[in-house]
Amino acid sequence: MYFPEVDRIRYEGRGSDNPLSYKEYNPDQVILGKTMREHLRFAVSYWHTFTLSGADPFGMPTMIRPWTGSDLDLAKQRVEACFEFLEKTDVDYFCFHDRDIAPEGDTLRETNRNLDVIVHRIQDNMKSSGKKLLWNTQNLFSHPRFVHGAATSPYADVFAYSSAQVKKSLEIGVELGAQNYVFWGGREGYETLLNTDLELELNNMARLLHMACDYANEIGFKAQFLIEPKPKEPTKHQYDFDVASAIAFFANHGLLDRFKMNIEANHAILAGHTFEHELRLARIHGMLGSVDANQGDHLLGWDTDEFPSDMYSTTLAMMEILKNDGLHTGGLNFDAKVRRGSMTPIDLFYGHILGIDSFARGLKVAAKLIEDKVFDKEIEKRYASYQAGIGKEIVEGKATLSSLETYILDKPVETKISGGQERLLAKLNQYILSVD
Ligand code: XUL
Ligand code: CO
Repeated sequence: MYFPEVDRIRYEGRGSDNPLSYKEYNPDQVILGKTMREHLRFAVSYWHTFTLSGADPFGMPTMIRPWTGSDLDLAKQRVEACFEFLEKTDVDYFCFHDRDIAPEGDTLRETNRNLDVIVHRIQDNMKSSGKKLLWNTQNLFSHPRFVHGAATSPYADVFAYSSAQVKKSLEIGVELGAQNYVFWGGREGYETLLNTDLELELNNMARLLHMACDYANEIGFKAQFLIEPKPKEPTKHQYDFDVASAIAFFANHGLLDRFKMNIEANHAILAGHTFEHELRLARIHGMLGSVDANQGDHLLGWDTDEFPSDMYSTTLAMMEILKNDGLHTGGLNFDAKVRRGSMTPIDLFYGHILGIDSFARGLKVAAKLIEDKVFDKEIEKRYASYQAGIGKEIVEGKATLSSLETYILDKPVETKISGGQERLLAKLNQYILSVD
């Protein structure tokens, strides 16, 4: 046992004093026709919870666990710790990069052999526990070979290595029944245009994604492919900057059909957007696939990957997710880490409880806001002029510049219609404070 001091975390409700209990997340409670468990589909991220050690650019590791380290035996222990953690938190899913679960060998062949050992162990644990793989992905950014990028490296051998790594990872996805498969750009971006062939790099990035689609078809891997936009870090300019630029890239390269978005809250704010903006944009394009549930720090310009605690943000996020009719095969993956100073194993539980309850609360409030049509009614009223008359002609494509000129030439335009923002924020507050 790796967490002997923790029993299974259960729902105890708001009155409970027990920090190792859920106050909001009651997995079996039905909301809008589905249980909270079905709505939220939480996942634990292997890297933050079982692989990272608390090291930062200024300091050494603070979180040396019994399973910390890079040999195969420790990797096996990591698997056991992960499944004990999933059981005790009652979280159904997990996510990993290939390099989180098994150490690299001297050659790719050796690395793949290490992976096989661990994948079998994961498979056994999945069978006995019923836990599922929300998604897996490949780490094409940590090793020095990726210093100038992976698919967008100037060096063809790195492209080849990256492709082979993706191939193996797709095979692992099949073996473990991954429901989704993620591509995060890693070091796909650039530092300076002075040494960069932007056009070739973008085309190569698309080439690797096309090869991945082809190979997935070949091996019968049906998982939903997801791209995870991020504007910067580690490179100064990441190619998948945000949802809008990722959609444009997919449209240009004939990839729209196979992909959806994995949207991360912290990446959204780094791009100068809100989390809900990115979710909304993906949703209206039919591309909202999954979520990396974390939060950033508005005072810091990097990816702090904190556990979500901001209930305004989780409420607005859950509104988008409910409007999307859920995340389908996707889920809420805690791409989040405890702070370097929260180094005891029990802090891992507190972090997840915080995130889970924040989203559970967001779900309840969002469901009520939708049920009561609070903002829907506002929006409907605000855009009512497009339901009839000239507005209807515009949206039906019947208007022309000339017809619109004729219509408006002598007509006064109303300028004193309030957007009501403060009134709406007060309404949102009222729901956040009062929904049961
Ligand atoms: C990096 C990040 C990744 C992806 C998976 O910022 O979010 O961990 O989620 O590669
Ligand atoms: Co992420």
